[in-house]
Amino acid sequence: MSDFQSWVQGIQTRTESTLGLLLPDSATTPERLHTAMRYAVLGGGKRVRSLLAHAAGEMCGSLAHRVDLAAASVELIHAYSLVHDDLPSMDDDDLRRGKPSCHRQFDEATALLVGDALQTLAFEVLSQPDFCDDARRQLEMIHLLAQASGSRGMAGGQAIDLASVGLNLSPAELEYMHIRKTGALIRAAALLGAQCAANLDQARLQAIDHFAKRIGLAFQVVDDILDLEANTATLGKTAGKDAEQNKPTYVTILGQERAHTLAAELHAEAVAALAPFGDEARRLIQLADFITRRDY
Ligand code: GRG
Repeated sequence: MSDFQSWVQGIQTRTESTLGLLLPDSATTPERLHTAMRYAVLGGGKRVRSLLAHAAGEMCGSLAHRVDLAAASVELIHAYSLVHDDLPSMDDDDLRRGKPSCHRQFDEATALLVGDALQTLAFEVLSQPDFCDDARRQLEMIHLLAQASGSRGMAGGQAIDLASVGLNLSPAELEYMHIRKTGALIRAAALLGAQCAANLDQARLQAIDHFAKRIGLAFQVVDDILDLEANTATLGKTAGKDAEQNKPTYVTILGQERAHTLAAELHAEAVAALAPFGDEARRLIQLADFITRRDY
């Protein structure tokens, strides 16, 4: 196993254990809701957002136990978005992370509540009074996550996505949507990891911001390619959904070959943003490689 692979496994394990501790026990009333929350969050997912938070945190000298909480808050928002995205009124998907989606395993009302409760739990975690000794910084972090998740971020991107079915978007319109739907939370993950540093260097923060914007978009381009090229078993979610639902994607708009080229260009731009930091940015650069070369 490479040094990077063992780093990834280590972060995935500590993310799982932090989330396991933060989520209410299944035996706590209301048991069905808590069981469903744990079902939706634990035991699956690549934890890309947590990995980004930790990699950015390492580059900025952040305190690891703070990054654990910041990363968990982003993973909770992400898990909520997947639960709601799978609902019949949205993407209507039966499979998520290789198992029945939350509303299929439980029921629609429970899945709605799971999303609601995961979202508020994320902010409960980030607003814990002992999370950070700099109250202003903590407020800025809460604000960042709220903006990234809301109608000018992820939820807004999802609204544009739902309204785009059957439309022939331009590449610029597609980018506008994905900067919000997928990119905003990925950017927030990296910035929150950096903001867990006691002494934050603004040059580093700006470079990470630039990196995260480019790699967030690359993540989506790769997602669109995988929807076409990968199979359901590898993805752990239904492949071919975009075409089935007549959704505009980077593949339908640019074609398969140009979508691959775009992913490579975005990757190169992301990596270039970190060049001044040399080996200190190595984990983020390894993650950029992982995000663009992944097959699930
Ligand atoms: C419902 C408000 C609301 C938002 C939903 C994230 C999202 C917005 C929808 C998911 C649909 C989708 C396939 C988006 C493309 C990129 C993406 C977020 C993929 C899933 O993220 P991964 O691959 O998932 O990081 P894992 O399971 O590994 O955590």
